[in-house]
Amino acid sequence: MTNGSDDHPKDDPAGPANTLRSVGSALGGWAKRVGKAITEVAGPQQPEEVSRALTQAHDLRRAGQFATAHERLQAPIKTRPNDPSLLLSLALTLIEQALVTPARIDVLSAFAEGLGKRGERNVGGPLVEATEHLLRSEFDASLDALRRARKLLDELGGSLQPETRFVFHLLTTLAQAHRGRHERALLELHKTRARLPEGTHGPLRQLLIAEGAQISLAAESVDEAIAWLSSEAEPPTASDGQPATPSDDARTAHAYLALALAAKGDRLGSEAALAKVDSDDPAWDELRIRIGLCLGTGPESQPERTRELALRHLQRASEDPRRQRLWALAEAATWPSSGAATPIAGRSACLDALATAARAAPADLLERHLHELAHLSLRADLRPPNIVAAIRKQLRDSPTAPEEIRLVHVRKRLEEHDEQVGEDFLPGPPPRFRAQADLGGPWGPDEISPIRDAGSRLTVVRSQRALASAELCLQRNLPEAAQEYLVEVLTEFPEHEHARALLTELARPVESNRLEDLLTAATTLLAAMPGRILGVPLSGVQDALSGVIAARERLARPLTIAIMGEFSSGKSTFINALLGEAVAPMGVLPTTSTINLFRRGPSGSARVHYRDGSIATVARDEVHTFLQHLDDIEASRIRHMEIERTGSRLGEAAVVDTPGLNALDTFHERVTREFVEEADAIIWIFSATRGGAASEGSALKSVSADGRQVLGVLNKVDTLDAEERVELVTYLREQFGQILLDVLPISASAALTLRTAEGNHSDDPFVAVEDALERHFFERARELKRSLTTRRLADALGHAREVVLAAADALDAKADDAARGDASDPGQLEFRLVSFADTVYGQILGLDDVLTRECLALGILRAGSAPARAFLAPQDATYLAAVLRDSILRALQTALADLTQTPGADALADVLTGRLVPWANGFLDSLDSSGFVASLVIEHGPTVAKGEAALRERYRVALQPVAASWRKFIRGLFRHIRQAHRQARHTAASAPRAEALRLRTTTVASLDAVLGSLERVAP
Ligand SMILES: Nc1nc2c(ncn2[C@@H]2O[C@H](COP(=O)(O)OP(=O)(O)O)[C@@H](O)[C@H]2O)c(=O)[nH]1
Ligand SMILES: [Mg+2]
Repeated sequence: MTNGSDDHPKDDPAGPANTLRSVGSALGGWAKRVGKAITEVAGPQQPEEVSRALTQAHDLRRAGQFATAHERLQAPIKTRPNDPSLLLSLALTLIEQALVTPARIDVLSAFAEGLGKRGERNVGGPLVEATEHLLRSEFDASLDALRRARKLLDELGGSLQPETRFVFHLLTTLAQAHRGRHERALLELHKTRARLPEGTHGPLRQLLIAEGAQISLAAESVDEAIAWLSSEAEPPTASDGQPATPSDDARTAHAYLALALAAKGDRLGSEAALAKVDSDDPAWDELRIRIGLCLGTGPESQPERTRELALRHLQRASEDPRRQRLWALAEAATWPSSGAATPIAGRSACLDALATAARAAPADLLERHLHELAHLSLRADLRPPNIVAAIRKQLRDSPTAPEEIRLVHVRKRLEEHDEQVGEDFLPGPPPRFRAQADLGGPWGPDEISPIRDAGSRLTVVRSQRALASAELCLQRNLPEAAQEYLVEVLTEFPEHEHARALLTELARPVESNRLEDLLTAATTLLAAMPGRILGVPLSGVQDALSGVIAARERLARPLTIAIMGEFSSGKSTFINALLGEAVAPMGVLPTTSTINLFRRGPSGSARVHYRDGSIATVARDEVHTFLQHLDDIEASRIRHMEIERTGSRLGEAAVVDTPGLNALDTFHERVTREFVEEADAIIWIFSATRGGAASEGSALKSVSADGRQVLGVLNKVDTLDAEERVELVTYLREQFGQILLDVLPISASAALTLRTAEGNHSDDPFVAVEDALERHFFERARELKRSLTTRRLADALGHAREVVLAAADALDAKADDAARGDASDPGQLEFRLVSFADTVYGQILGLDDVLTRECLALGILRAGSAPARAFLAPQDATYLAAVLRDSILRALQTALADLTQTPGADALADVLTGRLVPWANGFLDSLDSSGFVASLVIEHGPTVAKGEAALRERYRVALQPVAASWRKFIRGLFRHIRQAHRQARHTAASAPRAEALRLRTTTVASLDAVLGSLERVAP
């Protein structure tokens, strides 16, 4: 409230003010004359003529006819220019008129000047002065004048005293209110209301209603305002029994009642009250805007309409800081949950408007205005230098300034890369914004301030704390922690643009394209992923991680070659020839053969890996016998064998002997595929004795499908003649040229004989095989391994990506469910609360029993007779007080426990636990200190003579007020519960949404980044 002209709705230039102004100007000249006249001395008597004039002027003022009252006083003052009562009456007339028609301050000035010259100790003088200052927005000077008036007022008697007191309090109320002292103004308002002269109606009453309503609302006395305005709005019926016709006064009261109801969040009530105003007069625009702003956060509010109205209102007086603020708040109310989505120009115009309003605000309200400005600066995510400067100054002047003010400062510090910013954070790790334990008040300058909505204020504060923490983590290179904080932000504000952008940045591409680095990056990435987010499992991620870890291990392991081919094509014989030792059992039936992995090692022993996961060791000497004598049943129990080979041929490479993909056992076939999958290269053995090579085509294709290199060997060529040999080799080369590196004709059995025999074998037919292995596999081992690892890593990441996207979908679906479902109406909650309150009420009343029993047990009272003593021993009093306290708290806990088990009552239980329990303790403390129990026993104890039932009844009656106040307090918590419920619902929907977003942006983007780098991996 920056100047008087805005304080009631009748301020429109086109309104009735014009007429009043001309009256005022006519009065101006007159007042000058009066000023001169009052230098003469007044007589002590008050003749009939004077008192009649005073009464009539008074009545005229009550009717709001100030000009007429003025006229009525003219004649008597002419004859008695120094009569103090006449002068005071005139002063009151001028003051009241000036207050409702503030345009004519000069009338007052002239009058005050006249009085001042006279040196008259007339209370009218300082009152007029106070009014003058008030209308000039010189509130301190006005209060000074009022202090002077107060002294004279105490000496004042006579018929004018009550009205003078009323005017005095009214002026004090207005001066305090406009100065920003809401509490003081509210106190004064009570006095003013109590002294409002009977019969006052018209503009003065409307002024009181308008100002009073605004003061009460600014001071958060909403309920009181509603009660008062309701009585103003529905004045008692006229004496003739007819309902009073709706007057302008009632209309004003209805209008402000609508505002008060809106401030309480009662949309329907507010609309009903506003309907009674029934006027499209732009004079009511401000009020409509205020109502719209109060209802702004409600589900059925119309922020767009309020915004249009506010714009129209601003256009009529665009320099007015008060209108600027209304407009800015109405604009901000249309911002999406995070203001950042609105164009910067729009956002910064709002902040500028609020800064203007803050500058124009009285000193006492500056912090509240800056608090509001800080809140919107945070929501707008804009920190213009002038605003930051104002906010920093406030922070210096008032270190206990609200947290939003500090948040703006800290976010700016972060933006400036201020080294000292750490002092605003708890050291961590990770650092966390040093939050204020209690957000406390003051909450904004008045009822329209968005920070009055505790829920949305908390949302902004929480998200900004997390955002500041995230920004610091980013600066300190703590991306994981930053990510967690950003998810916190998005849980509060799912659309928060800045947080989304930072999340995306966090998923920046991996710098390296070294395979090892990418493996590390993938491992870290997958390992950091939780197995479950808000109940949605990401179980596949674990598999992907295992895949990456396995791929990493394999990269370090020696080359592994799997020997494949159909049954009895000579795979085992080939392996033995290759290794130069008969380690693999040959000529074994498919049903009794196992998958054998030959690894270089010192002992020559074997490990048997059973299907059930158990492992047995077979000593070197027994390996051969073990393998040769496996029966069907034993063989089927074995997953695979791991056999150490001691020979030095083939270096460190490992060889896998497989029964073939057409194994009879599906389990073994699966294990075979796993081994093939693990192998770095394949040797495929064709048998020259079998013509059906074509049937091997599909199996061959499948093993080479993921780029695995396959070398073909045509075995048993000893059974062919030279021509057939060439023919078959040519055929295979033609047939499988795409898949096979080469086809080498050999005789494994001949080679084995030769290589295991003593002596030098210069004509070793296996030289060609070894050459080929060297050329195709060993020389390229690194490359082979790396390309396979790259492919495996890509597979694992691709799989993880699918899992993550599916989880994100599931989280979104969960959010949708939460948003749609559980629209459990607050009515249901209210019902539960009321029944909870009733339960507690009943339980407290039920303590009559406990008290009676304890008193009897202690022997303080004896059944059927008068009490032993008329006083209670201190230890008994203490004990009884403790019993009562325990019993009440236990009753409360039982009731609470029931509630926590009620589905959907979480919000209810939380609020009750958070608010009721501390209150209950305080209440019980005060019961203790007031000696409640002792007085109860002493007062009602004697009733025991009339029997236990009578005593119990007495106790019950005595406990009744206690029970009632508990019930009342509990019922009064409904507002908090609705708030908590709304918050819980918001979080239920927005938390999964935020997590889904994180998965899509950061996680998937990080996976994509590694996948992208994999494509460019260095050989
Ligand atoms: N004629 C001939 N027979 C062979 C040759 N290599 C292996 N065999 C025989 O083919 C049968 C199956 O050999 P084996 O190595 O157990 O085949 P696998 O089932 O593929 O492991 C055995 O009887 C071997 O003696 C070869 O080069 N020439
Ligand atoms: Mg074999």
